[in-house]
Amino acid sequence: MSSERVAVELAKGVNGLDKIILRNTRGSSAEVYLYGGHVTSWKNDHGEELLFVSSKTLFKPPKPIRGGIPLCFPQFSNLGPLESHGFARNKVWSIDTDPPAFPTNSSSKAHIDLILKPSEEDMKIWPHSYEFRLRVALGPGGDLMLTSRIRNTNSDGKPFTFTFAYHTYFSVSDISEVRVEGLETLDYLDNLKNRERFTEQGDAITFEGEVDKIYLGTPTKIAILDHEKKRTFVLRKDGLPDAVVWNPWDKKAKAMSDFGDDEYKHMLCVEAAAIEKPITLKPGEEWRGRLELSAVPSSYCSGQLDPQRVLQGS
Ligand code: TA6
Repeated sequence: MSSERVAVELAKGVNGLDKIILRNTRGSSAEVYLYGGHVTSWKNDHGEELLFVSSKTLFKPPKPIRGGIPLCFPQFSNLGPLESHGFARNKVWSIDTDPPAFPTNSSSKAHIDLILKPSEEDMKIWPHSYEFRLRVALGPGGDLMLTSRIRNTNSDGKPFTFTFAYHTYFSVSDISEVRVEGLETLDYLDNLKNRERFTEQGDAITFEGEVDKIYLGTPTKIAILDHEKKRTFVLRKDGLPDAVVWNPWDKKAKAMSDFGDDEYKHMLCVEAAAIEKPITLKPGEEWRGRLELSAVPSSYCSGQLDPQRVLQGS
């Protein structure tokens, strides 16, 4: 890799916030801000951006970044006493210079390890000691992998319980042309109906209005088909049984100050999550949650990539 295209580069981002740029030999790249341990960019080897970040987002702590892959920890949404989606996404993380051994995909030089530990101040909000390690890796084929390892380091013998999500904002051409495959016939909690439980219809999910659903016990693979862009995102997840699907549509979009009125047309959140069954860790125990994203240049109608084959395939 030529000198100016190093695999891992520490750089200054918006408002001088520290970020890490990952690059692979084929021209794919990803960017992670230390603020929030937040992935804000993932580009394919044509330099096309695959994640959505709002043009209205502030990149100003303590406001979370609107877009990319916010980390929801230790609380998803308002499922608890903490602020919405917890505090991990508005903390400044550190680079983990000595991470414990990691079953890495050795060929991926383009990876970074980050770590978040609570300060005394933080312990007043959530009285637990933990180590949250995040590895962000860009595969040789351009896949993006995020692996979270959360360890309970309480010295008072106390367990702690949390919910979690990778709140991924995918960039799509036109939301009304997008289909999600892999969640058919599953039960879900509808956030627009007091989290009442329903069962999804048998067909792929399409979008014609606001959606905010928590799908329970999903397959480990979900496909997001963007016909116009002839692109399919394949989301693989491990240790994360649930999946949230969210699009604010027009009214909610207008109500969000850090989101453009029409931006709902070009984004879709599909979030690998652990919500229905919160995770409890005793001191010394560690949880691992892994997300792998790939973008396959194809089109459903061309038959090149039948999502059922993707979902059933390797
Ligand atoms: O993941 C879906 C959701 O919980 C929605 O209910 C909506 O609130 C969205 O997250 C964004 O939440 P935020 O706190 O980032 O504004």
